[in-house]
Amino acid sequence: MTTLSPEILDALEKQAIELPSWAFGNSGTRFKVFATPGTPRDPFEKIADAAQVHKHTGLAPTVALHIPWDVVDDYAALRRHAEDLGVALGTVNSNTFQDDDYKFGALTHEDDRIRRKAIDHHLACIDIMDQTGSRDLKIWLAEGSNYPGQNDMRARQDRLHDSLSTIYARLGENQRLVLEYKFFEPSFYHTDVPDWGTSYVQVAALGEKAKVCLDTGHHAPGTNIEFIVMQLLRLGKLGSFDFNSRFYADDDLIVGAADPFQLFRILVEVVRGGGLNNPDVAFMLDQCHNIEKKIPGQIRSVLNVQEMTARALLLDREALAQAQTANDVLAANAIFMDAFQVDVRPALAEWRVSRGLPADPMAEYAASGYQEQIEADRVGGVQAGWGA
Ligand code: PSV
Ligand code: MN
Ligand code: MN
Repeated sequence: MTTLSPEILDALEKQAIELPSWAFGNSGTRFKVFATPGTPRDPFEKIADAAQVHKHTGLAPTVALHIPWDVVDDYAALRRHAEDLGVALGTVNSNTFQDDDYKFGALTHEDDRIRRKAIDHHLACIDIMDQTGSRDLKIWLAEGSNYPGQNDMRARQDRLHDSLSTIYARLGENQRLVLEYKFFEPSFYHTDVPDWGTSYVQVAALGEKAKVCLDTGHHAPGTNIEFIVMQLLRLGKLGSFDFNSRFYADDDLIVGAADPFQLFRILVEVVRGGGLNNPDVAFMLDQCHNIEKKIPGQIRSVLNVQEMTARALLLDREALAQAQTANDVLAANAIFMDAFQVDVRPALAEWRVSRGLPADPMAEYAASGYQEQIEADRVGGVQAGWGA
């Protein structure tokens, strides 16, 4: 069995992955949303389910909120509820993609009234962050156009800068703004923040408290995502990850499911660039469990990130550096692949037990009775979902 050094175990001990509240609600495709028994009916129940993931893995101490999906009357109560269950509230995500007013844009809109409404939504999100104790405001914009000539793309960039500046000015001393990019969808011709370069340009113009969010599902097929990770870390502008995996587009599947090797390559660059356990770089998941059970789906996800982090930490960097310096192509590649091929699961199971955690969190959750309990308790009532 592979053994993990005290340094590696120490790094793993510090690893923290933030869960998305919406992973616990129902979601689906534009064809069908399948209702799942036991789905939370409100944000309090979503937090309770997220706490189960942390309880069984020790890996997920915070939960991200999405506003208005997670609007509650009393955020102090939601915060206390989370803390009572051993977790904390994390990133607040804004949402300007489900309101008729935003059909032709929000922060980029030509109409000052609509642009002001979108800015005010973000200021309201920061008010919530003050109450939840959240550090990060995450902005993803569903803005763009469908046809060449439809819009003045340049003017939209200028308005975006203007809107983001107003939002940035409202951030507290210890708060940050992270701007997420995505190359297409829902717009199909141009998107206002399509790539890391545009996100970088926009946040660099704001200041130190603005960073880029990299969602692993938001690139054209074949993109070398680890190169982007390297570059953003090098520039000190990688603020957060939204981890998920994809076969075709923005599939939001379990991280590490579609392409485990890509996840490994990304984590190798994270470690190389000092991004692991670095408070400046938030590790978040952005996934939707359309057909599988949601809590075990999230448990599997955080375990996949942990396993791949352990493998990235096992990379013999000294030997790799020597092979690279000698331009020994095959040796360098072999050293890289050796780390990827290691099965760290038995060592991680043993280590988990030494920390009072279950050897097999998936099995332990299945045996805990929690799933049966929520399926019985939450019958009736309106289930929360992606967009509700
Ligand atoms: C957009 O595709 C996105 O990745 C953003 O992070 C949204 O907030 C999230 O998905 C909603 O599921
Ligand atoms: Mn995302
Ligand atoms: Mn997405």
